[in-house]
Amino acid sequence: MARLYLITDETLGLEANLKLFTTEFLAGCGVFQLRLDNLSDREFHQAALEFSRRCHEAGVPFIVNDRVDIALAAGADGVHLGADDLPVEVVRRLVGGELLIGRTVRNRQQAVDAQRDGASYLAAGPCFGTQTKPALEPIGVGAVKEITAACELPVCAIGGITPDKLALVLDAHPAYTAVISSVTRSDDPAKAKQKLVTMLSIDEHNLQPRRLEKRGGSGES
Ligand code: TZP
Ligand code: MG
Repeated sequence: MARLYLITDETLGLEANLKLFTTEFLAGCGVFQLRLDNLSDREFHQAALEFSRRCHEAGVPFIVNDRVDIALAAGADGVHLGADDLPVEVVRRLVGGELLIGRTVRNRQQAVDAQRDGASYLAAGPCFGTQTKPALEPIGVGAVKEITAACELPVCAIGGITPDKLALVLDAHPAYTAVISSVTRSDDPAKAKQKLVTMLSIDEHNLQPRRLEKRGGSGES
């Protein structure tokens, strides 16, 4: 059974994301990530504090994209690093064992390297072409499968995932499935989110992949 990993939509701007991702909306999701460019550091910090509060109320791990300093300052559970962000081993050295570190990977080798360097989970993608990251060539579900097979870390499939593609994605046995636009740009985001949560919960494989956990911690999230 995979879980839903929700991410803010930077095309909507801060206010619309604050309006959409309420505590109630977040409840039942597996992870939430704050990912917004074009904010001042002060605004990003304020937004992180607010989403951190909501996630903790909802019992959902809270991840900040790119910014280790803001993740720490806002009491987030983790930070997510893309290919152009700081190296995983540098961030792991800075934050010690407490903070979760996510790393975006495109292939098996990057996944193995990130695991060795101290990542807590891997985001594998884009699985499919996506308007959210139009410049990126999709890696395909086959590559996600190779990554889940090669690594012990929880893997989150990401990129162009919609309900009609979910069965294909679940075939790669990810622990999490991340979406932005299929929820945020739906006419009814709450309904779209609920549909994904329900579909994930009745995943026929019904596997229980490893979940995110703090280093040295125990138990499922
Ligand atoms: N990283 C790889 S694909 C992607 C990110 C942040 C965007 C996913 O957005 P969508 O709208 O679910 O395709
Ligand atoms: Mg980044």
